[in-house]
Amino acid sequence: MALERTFSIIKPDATRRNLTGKINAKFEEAGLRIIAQKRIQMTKAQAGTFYAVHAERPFYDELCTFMSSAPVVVQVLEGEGAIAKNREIMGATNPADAAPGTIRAEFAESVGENSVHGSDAPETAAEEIAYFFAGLELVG
Ligand code: 3AN
Repeated sequence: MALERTFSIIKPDATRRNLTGKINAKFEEAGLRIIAQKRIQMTKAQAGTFYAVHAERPFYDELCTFMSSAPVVVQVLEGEGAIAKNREIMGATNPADAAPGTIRAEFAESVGENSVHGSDAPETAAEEIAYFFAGLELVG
């Protein structure tokens, strides 16, 4: 399996509850390396651009309001098959469906406030990383 990079966000519901360290421990225990990380607060417009693919969904406005409501931690994770591995560690979108031991099973509050975001494919990973980080900030 190839060495990959994926983009991750620790969302406002998790930063509010001081869960950054516990979530990062899950990534590191699973063999993913955090090669870039910063804490930022997005404007609603910045969240809207990031989630543009969901613009027609009924929850879009609520999602952008939530994602700009408090600080988030944006990160780049590197490892063998990092994109799929991260989605496994995150668990299903709805915490009620998330497998035991996953981040969303343990920490998510609802389908909307579900603690983490992770890229779903190599193309989106590259786009999402470039939206938040300059090349020099990725230290693998
Ligand atoms: P995932 O984050 O698991 O890839 P997506 O891409 O389907 O899930 O959804 C993106 C984000 O939109 C989710 N992480 C969640 O915060 C929000 N979301 C998805 N479905 C709903 C829903 N039914 N109601 C409210 N928010 C939702």
